[in-house]
Amino acid sequence: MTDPAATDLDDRATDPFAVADAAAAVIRERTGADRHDVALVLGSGWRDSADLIGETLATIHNTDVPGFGRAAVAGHSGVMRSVSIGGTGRRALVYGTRTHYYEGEGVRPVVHGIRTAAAAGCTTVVITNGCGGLRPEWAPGTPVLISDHINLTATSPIEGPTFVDLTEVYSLRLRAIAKAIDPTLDEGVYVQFRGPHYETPAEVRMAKLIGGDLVGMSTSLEAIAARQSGLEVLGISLVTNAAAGYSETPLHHDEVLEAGRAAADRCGRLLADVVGRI
Ligand code: 8IG
Repeated sequence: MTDPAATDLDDRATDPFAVADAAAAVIRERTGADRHDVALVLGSGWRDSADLIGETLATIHNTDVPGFGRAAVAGHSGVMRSVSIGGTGRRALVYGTRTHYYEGEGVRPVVHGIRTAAAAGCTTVVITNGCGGLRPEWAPGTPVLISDHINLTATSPIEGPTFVDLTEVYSLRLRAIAKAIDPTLDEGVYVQFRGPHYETPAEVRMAKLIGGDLVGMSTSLEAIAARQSGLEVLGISLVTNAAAGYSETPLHHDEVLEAGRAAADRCGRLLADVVGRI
């Protein structure tokens, strides 16, 4: 017999916010922290960056928390960490991995970490990713602030008639803090494709034509869910490769991981400084 009270994400009747509440309760219990303040989602190339934020006080396997699956992509670690933010008494909830829409499980698992962060008390989320760049001056390893997005997934994390304003998804206040820390930071519009294939050169030209500067497979659905939950959002992309058609050579996941390792130091310091000042 199965437990009728068991959480079942496949059940369309399960309220995703109730699952997020259950996840937040487990996080509270396992970390001993009543609340977390800032959540970070570490994308491709950002995994080594978190260590500079502060001391890791607890590490939890995603599979121990309701609604979280296992890491599907090589180089993505399936744990979340509770990190003290350098002497401030505040706590960061750091996700070492994310669920992508291309995994085919629908949108709910993609935004579950965001809703869990809100349920755990977070008021801010820093969403990072690795992506392709559409500006030749952004060499692989360049971090870029996300100023806005274009969601080409043809879906939304919001179910039902909740009309969320997206005028300022990526907080001007938080972008100003990041630029005060590193005045050389550029901004760009992030275009989310479904993936998991990379774009064709024609699709990259289209992304440029409609106003994009960065192409990737994440972030915008998470940012929409974050705004629905009232979180302030900072988005930072790490350009790990020139988008298809801008480079002579085909794209490889290894290249992505290598660019991340090479940029880890700069990105880590940026994240730590930003989180310390939020
Ligand atoms: I890392 O060039 C990374 N992720 N769509 N295109 C898309 N996603 C990416 C890319 C890229 N690089």
